[in-house]
Amino acid sequence: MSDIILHHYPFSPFAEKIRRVLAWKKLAWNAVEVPNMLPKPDVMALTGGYRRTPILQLGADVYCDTALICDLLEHLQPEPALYPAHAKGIARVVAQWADTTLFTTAMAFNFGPRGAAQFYSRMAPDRVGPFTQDRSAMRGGAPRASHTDAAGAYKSYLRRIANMLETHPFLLGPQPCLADFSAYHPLWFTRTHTGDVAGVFDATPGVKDWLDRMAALPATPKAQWGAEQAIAIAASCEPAALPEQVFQDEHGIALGSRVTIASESSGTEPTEGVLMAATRMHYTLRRVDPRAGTMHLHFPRIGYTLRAVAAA
Ligand SMILES: N[C@@H](CCC(=O)N[C@@H](CS)C(=O)NCC(=O)O)C(=O)O
Repeated sequence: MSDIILHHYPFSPFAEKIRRVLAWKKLAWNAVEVPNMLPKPDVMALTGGYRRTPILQLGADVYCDTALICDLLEHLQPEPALYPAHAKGIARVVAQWADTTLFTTAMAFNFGPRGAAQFYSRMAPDRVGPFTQDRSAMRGGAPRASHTDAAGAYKSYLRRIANMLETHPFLLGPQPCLADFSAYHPLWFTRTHTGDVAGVFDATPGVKDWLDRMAALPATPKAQWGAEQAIAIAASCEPAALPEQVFQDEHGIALGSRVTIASESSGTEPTEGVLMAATRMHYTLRRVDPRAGTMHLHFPRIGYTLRAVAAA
């Protein structure tokens, strides 16, 4: 198997989700630090458009979105399980809620006046304006939800998480599963990057103890790589052979067609390529990049749009 290369940056909550999963599964990995806002020319060489963080690279295969990255890591290293037999469906359902509703609520709360002041005080002053514009553009210009509305919702969600922890040390049982990693990362951001507002956890001590248990999993990358090295590896490899797979055609788009795939919401820059696979759970595109060579890009179905490209 090619080495795992995680393209991330330190304060990315979704990257933290994957860093924790890699630690829990004791998988060695290499880190490439990517810019935390556009432009990202080296990321684009690998993805052809997708701009969100993190992405995971194995040779000339790039996996986009942490939901799909978790499926891949479960495949590479089945134990300990992210989807334990007793909680397969519910783990995914709680994770989807956490990666969307809980995440956006937590971030609206974190970026209230106190949290934002603390976060931006650590950023180079000339980066703050471009960063806030980048995130606003990612939301399609929509303002963040009001932090006061978010505060009430966040506190309710923290009580729900505390309720789940009343009978076992992790959300759905004795060991962490996908639900824990997804619920962890937005709260980790509150604690680590906007600690001035982390008093929000005081009403739910069970949540604090669980955060400590999650944080105790070590998360050190094997090596820090430069983007050039990762692109050179992609260029030197062929994409992995695609296994015999079910083709589930929901769109009337045949394999071999030129298509675009884009996130449904936030960071909707499309990736264009040739549709190579459309299984029950994910899509694969082939694209050729002048720097990275022939790549396979993998996206989950849920949360992404597939469109045929009209012939010129
Ligand atoms: N559903 C996506 C969400 C990823 C996401 O929103 N990541 C944030 C960082 S935590 C992002 O891409 N921010 C903009 C950027 O890094 O350019 C996933 O699970 O990977």
